[in-house]
Amino acid sequence: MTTAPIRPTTAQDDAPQLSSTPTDHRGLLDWVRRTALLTQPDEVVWCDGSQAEFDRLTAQMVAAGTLLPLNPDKRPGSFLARTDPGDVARVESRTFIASRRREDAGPTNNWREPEALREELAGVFSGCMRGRTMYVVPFSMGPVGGPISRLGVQITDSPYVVVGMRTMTRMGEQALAALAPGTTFVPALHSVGYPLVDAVGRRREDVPWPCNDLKYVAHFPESREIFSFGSGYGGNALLGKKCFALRIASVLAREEGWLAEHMLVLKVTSPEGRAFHLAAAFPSACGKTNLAMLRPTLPGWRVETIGDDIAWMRPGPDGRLRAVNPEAGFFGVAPGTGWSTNPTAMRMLERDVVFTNTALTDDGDVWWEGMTEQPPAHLTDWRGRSWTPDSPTPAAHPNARFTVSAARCPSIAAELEDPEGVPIDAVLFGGRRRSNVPLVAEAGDWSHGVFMGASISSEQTAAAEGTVGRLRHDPFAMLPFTGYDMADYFAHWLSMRERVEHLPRVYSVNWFRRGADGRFLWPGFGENSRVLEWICRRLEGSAGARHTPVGWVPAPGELDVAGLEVSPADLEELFAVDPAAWLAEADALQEWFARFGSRLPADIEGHLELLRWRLSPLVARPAAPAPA
Ligand code: OXD
Ligand code: MN
Repeated sequence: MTTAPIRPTTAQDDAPQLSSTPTDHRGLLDWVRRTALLTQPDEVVWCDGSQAEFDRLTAQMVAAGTLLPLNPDKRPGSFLARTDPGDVARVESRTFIASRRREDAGPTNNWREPEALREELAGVFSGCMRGRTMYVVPFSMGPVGGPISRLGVQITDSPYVVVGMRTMTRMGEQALAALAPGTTFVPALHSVGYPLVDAVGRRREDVPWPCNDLKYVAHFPESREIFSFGSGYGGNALLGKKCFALRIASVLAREEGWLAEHMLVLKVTSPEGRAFHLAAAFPSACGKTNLAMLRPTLPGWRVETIGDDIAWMRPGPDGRLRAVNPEAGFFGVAPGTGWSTNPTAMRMLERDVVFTNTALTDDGDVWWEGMTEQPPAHLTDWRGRSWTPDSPTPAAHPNARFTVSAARCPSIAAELEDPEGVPIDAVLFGGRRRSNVPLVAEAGDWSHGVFMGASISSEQTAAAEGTVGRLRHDPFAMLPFTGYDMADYFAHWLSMRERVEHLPRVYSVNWFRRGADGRFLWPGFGENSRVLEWICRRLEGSAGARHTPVGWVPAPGELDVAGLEVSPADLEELFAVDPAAWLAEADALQEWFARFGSRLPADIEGHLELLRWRLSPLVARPAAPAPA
């Protein structure tokens, strides 16, 4: 492999594959040309996002064994992909932020020196597309041309990624047309890292899921560039999502005074017809899709979905924070999605879906843990092996996914297409916590809300590599997604006080609290509408709250639990604040925050102190020794 750095080439280097190009954008043409020269594909294809293109690529992937068409009577227009068993989740350990200065990446990111990383990437990308097609994929995050929207172009050698980008972004002709000469865009270069021809021209057979053990998901925040190598899956490869819409966009947002967040967005309408818009941050695989598509059990309430993963929020001319979902589809976690937990998603998944790493039924449909109470008697598991309910491993990979257009979602809100975004009334922060964190608590003010966001910890899920179940601090659910120093990110959130006249209220929520016997104390799913109702009633000023050291929780009788089988003791435990356990949590937080040194905003430290001060008098003290 050569180690030539990625640099502009001269006009004589013209790559023959580029004779016909559908754009006059010189910067784009130059980048495509340089990339083709470096990666050496057999041909270059400019993607238009059409149905014909989708049909051509899926047919090609079926022939290659990458996609398996599902039974058209059961799941029309749908496919199953099985990845390489080593390419099943985001690779946080190989995700890099190459800012010029190490301290700008901060202590929670893997920093790499940009020039050295560029050299290294040039080495791995050199010749990496030999024998393959290089696809040029123009896309818009957010409605094309909208004031909050941004353009990107992904180059990839994976047809699976092209198809995924078509579902997840506004991809193709319209986005390319918006790229008028001189328009800025985020260049995102991706390769599965499995060339079919080596440097001396020897060809090898392709495999159904090409990838490479060596992986890079690299970001250059100052030049807004993304490079991803070695993985074909999810957030590693669909570069509009985590790489652009979160890591690069968080840097843009800080510079320009807005927020790029790992948040779902939903619209709640009360029985009286008043609409509220909520944004909610939860770490990966903590039920964001379920909440975004919640079907309220409370009569008269309605929830509509605007997004399930990412929100871009900007101060609007009306003095409110206005949010768009920059994506156009859902890349959701399949296990745990079922008719009893998320009937809306189940209807959304009835057709035109690409499933990845789910199990296959004997009649050509998909199945995953949690879809039905009883598993089928026989399945083919995500690795293609025969499976029965007695098998020792799950049938679907715990991070198995569906990729589906937002248009297929029965609860999708028309506002998804509103380029101006929706005004956010409340921001929710949540995690998967078996103890401590109450079902819902309202922050006293904005800075307390920012402290709540900064304090999120959650039990780790299968969405990224790591030990499932271990508690990890995940501030704002952005730990793996902030493209700069996390303490500066807290300060940026605090600075919204000066930028937004009518700030949203902030809440912490926890659907996952368990009793001493390990049982979930709260039924969750559709019943979470009761929590949303309390929040909306607080917003309109009609619900009561009582103060606790960790925020304002519903006053007795204010959370509507009519008809719910939650005992009074469980209800009390859902809101119990154990001072000793919370003081231990405060210690753990302090230790975690210590890594930021003097960059940690004083407001965050102040709230930690305030928390301790509120808790201390509540801790039972050993009885004073009897007077002599
Ligand atoms: C996701 C994630 O895929 O957060 O949304 O991992
Ligand atoms: Mn996510």
